[in-house]
This record gives sequence, structure tokens and C-alpha cells, in this order.
Amino acid sequence: MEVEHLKIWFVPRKWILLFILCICIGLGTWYVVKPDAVETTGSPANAKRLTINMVTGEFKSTLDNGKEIEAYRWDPGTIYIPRDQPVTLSIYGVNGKAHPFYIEGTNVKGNVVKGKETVLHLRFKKEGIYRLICKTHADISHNGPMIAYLVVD
Ligand SMILES: [Cu+2]
Repeated sequence: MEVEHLKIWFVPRKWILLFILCICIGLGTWYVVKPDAVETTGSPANAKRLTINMVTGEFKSTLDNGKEIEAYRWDPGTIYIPRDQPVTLSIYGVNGKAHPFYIEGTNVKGNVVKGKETVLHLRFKKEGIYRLICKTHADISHNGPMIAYLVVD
């Protein structure tokens, strides 16, 4: 009876070694991927009225057959906008003559012209992903897609 009882608690040495190995791998992985704490010395950008700066850019490349391809871009192509907070979106025209645009699902529209700044005052009431679409460069066949994603949350 006593021997039976001891048998239940008998663990082979290689299991113990495997267990220790697993713990070491786990701790090692945690040490490598653990997030570093970010020390903050001031308020985040959205503590006051948030201004988001954007420019119009252009990608250009040449194919093996000599054909030139290009795509105009809003940069940054994805922006985060806090819901129900006033934000200022400033878009500076760098590449491309003009970019008439609209924001899908809203009545916001305008134009960004080379060398000029277009300023929009926005306040989104509803969360979602809104696309800022350039009407001239809306897809690949028109030197696009020049679409930015406004993530409202
Ligand atoms: Cu455009």
C-alpha cells in the first residue's frame, strides 16, 4: 500500500528536465518580447485639439519593359481620429497638381493643390473606417489608389 502511494508521485527525471527546459524557454521568450515601458513627460497630442498633418505623395517606378508606373498617395495613409472630438486635418499638396477629394459617408469634400495647405475641421459622431478618396486618382488605372483610411473610434 505504501509502495503504491509512492508510485503515484514518482516522476521520471527526464520529465523534470523537460519541465525546467519549458520554464527556461518561457522566461527567455518573455524577456525578449516583454514590452518596454514608455516614460511620458507630457500630455498626448489629443489632450488638446488634435491636428493631423498629411501630405500628398507619389510613388514612381519603371517596369522591365520600360513602362513607367506611378501612384499618388495620401501620407500617412491611415490615421486615427477619436470619436466625437474636434480634430483639424491639414493636407499639404506636395506631389501632383490637384487632388479633388471627398470623405466617403460624409458631406466633406475639397481640393488639395500643389504648394497649398487645405485645412479641414472635422468631428465624427460615429465610429467606423471612413475613406478619404481622391476623385482624380481613385484606382490603379488612374495612378492611384489615392485613398486614406480615417479610423474613428
Ligand atoms: Cu489625387
